[in-house]
Parts: sequence; C-alpha cells; structure tokens
Amino acid sequence: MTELILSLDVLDRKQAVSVAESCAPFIDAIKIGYPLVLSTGLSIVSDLADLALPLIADFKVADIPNTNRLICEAVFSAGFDAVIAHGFVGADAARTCVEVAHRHSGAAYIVAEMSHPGATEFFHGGVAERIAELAVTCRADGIIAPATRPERIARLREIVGSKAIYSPGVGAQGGDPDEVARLVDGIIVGRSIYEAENPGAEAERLSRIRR
Ligand code: NUP
Repeated sequence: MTELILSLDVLDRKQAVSVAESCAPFIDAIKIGYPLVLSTGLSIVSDLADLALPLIADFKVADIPNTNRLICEAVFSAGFDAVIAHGFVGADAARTCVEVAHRHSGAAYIVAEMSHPGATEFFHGGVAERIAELAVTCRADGIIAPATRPERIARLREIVGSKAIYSPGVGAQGGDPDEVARLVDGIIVGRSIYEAENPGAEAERLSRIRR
C-alpha cells in the first residue's frame, strides 16, 4: 500500500495541530519543514507527538559533514523520526546524515531530483541518477523523486531497486496521485490537503486512491 504523507507547511501552530488531527486517521506520516518550524519553533514536535505518527524533518540538509552531523543530531534529539537531506553535497556529507539517523533508530532520505520546473536545470543530464546511486552507496533509507515527472521516478527506481521512494509534487504542483502512487512507496501532499475546505476529507479521499 502506498503511504500518504502530509506535508504540514502551514505557519500557525493551532492550524497545524488541527489539520494534523483531522488527517491523522488517513495518513502514515507528517512532514515538517522550515515554514512551520521557523514559525513555531521545535516545540511543534511535542505538540504533534500525541498523534503517534512518524515525523519527517524536511530540512534538505546540505552542508559539510560536521555541520550536517550537528543539524541531524538536533533533528533527532527534538523527536523527529526521519530527516531529508540533499545528495549533491557528496557522499561524505550525505553519509553523515544517514549515520546519525541510524544511530537514533531513525531514517534518512536523500533528494535525488526535485519536483519544480527549475529542477531540470541541474538535476537532469545524469546528476539525479548519480545522486540515486549515492543514496544506495550511503545506505540511505530512500530517495525523494518528483511526482511531476513519473518517467523520472521510473528511471530512478531502476537505480534504487526496492529502496523507498517518496514523492512530492502531487496536486498543487500538477502530479497525478493515481499515476504516481503506482510507482512509489509514498506520496507527499501539502496544499491539496491543508488548503482544502475539509483537510480530513481530502486526506481520506487521497488515502483511498493510493495503491
Ligand atoms: O522536490 C521536492 N519537491 C517538494 O515539493 C522536494 C520537497 N521536499 N518538496 C516539498 O514537498 C515542498 O517543500 C513541500 O513541503 C512539499 C510539497 O507541497 P505541496 O506542493 O503538495 O503543497
């Protein structure tokens, strides 16, 4: 069954908790990034803890190994279960994120190719493929690949095999959940859910169409 991951990019703490609560029965994890953490602080992690859902820190960590280590230690100490890191920084820096995650019994996912139109400027031409290979070599738990380009997901699947692929870009960015759900381990959905009149109902609808 393809997982459904809520991307909780709202800025208000109360709204974040209320959207998360209404979606909780229909989702498999919550992804939190800079917008929410910079608005509320890391205490949002404890506000969401009662839901007992895995929390993924989408900080796209992209620094030297030592700084990546410090960032990831802070992420897991705050109570997150997984972190998203960039792979273009190289194997040493990406591997540091994976090692810290695993030391905390958590997971690390490497961004192989991004979903927005501009991502093709640098990720295409072999770079995404090389990052996917790096994710395998570094023993990452999976990769992030674009729901906006199913053919690219299929190509990256050839490289990562049974490793998890999580895919943002469904809905607001144009990706088709039906098509993408067949190719990936989890779809990541933000605006289509939290901007809906009834976020819980939208999450329930998406949870039914996933394979
Ligand atoms: O390539 C990526 N594309 C992407 O949209 C990598 C990501 N991590 N994301 C994130 O997924 C993005 O920052 C946002 O948090 C979420 C997609 O949200 P939405 O387009 O469904 O609202």
